[in-house]
Amino acid sequence: MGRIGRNDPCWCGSGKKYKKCHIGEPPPSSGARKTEQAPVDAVVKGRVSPMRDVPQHIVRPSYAVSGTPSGPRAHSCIKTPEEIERMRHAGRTARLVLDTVLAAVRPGITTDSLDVIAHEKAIELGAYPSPLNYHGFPKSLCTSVNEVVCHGIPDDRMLKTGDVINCDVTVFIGGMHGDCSETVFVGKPDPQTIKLVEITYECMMRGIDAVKPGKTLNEIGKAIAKIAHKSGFSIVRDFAGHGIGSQFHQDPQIVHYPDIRQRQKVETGMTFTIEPMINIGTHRCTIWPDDWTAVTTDRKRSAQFEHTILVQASGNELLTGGEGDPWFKRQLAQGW
Ligand code: EYF
Ligand code: CO
Repeated sequence: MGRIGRNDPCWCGSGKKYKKCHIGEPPPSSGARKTEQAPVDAVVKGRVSPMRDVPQHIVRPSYAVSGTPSGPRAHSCIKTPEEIERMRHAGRTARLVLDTVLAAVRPGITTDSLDVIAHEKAIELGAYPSPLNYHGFPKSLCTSVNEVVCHGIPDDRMLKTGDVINCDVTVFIGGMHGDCSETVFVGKPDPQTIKLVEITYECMMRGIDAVKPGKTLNEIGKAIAKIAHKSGFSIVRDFAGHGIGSQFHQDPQIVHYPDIRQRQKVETGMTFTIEPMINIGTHRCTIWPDDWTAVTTDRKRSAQFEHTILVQASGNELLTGGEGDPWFKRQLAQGW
């Protein structure tokens, strides 16, 4: 490693400049590492390319120009039959974009290239990539690598063998948003990472199974906690699922841990996301100086899966579901 400049990102992976972080302290490779410091291979922020354009014919959500969504968050997430059809279309479109992005994940690709793929696929399908300028977010996709919990900004960092990445796609089409994410391995994963990702997937699916008309939203967090805690993993509390429809985020908030305040009853016709973030170590998060990227405070790994669901009396519909169990099949196809 060459000498770190004062304005370079700190070697500890905090995302801060070296001069504002471990100035004067040598990187761990020189033998001075303290046990509480971040792992040597912590994710370091790369360069973020300029915001991409969206062609004029694509219908935009309210925040596309200003960055600020208009319309109430306290908006019912119960949909009419006509709205449900539009939600199905948005969910299917988000799934197609996510599948296209995940097929491109490999060692050596940058997260910025994954963003280009998400951006162009959404536009090809006639959709606006919802994260773009949402509250000012600079990209069309969230890419969260290793200890990044969520809202990672695609940049020029290349994926490495052994990394784990969550790609989170939301699209706006037909006046509705559809939101989904998956965590996948880059090359060969280590056993603890495999366990983390498998358990996180199970947390999402058991959380979805707990959604039943007449039951409270608290059943979701209770179901997720049973799976996560038996494996010794923790559940992120700082970020939640949410109602979704004509607004990217609307009520209710869906927390992924048990909380007796989650008394609202599930009703048919509701559409919301379930998106547990599960950590190997602490549940605590901190935000990088870019004001977006959430990372675990102990820099241990985190994983996430997300579906947009529709509550129906006959069972929940995964609006962003693929055929069968695409996550597991895709991982098997990659040969681990
Ligand atoms: C105001 C944002 C705002 N929020 C959620 C806004 O896909 C998502 N969830 O599943 C998702 C994606 C994005 C998002 C992209 C931008 N935002 C993020 C972080 C802080 C914040 O404060
Ligand atoms: Co999402």
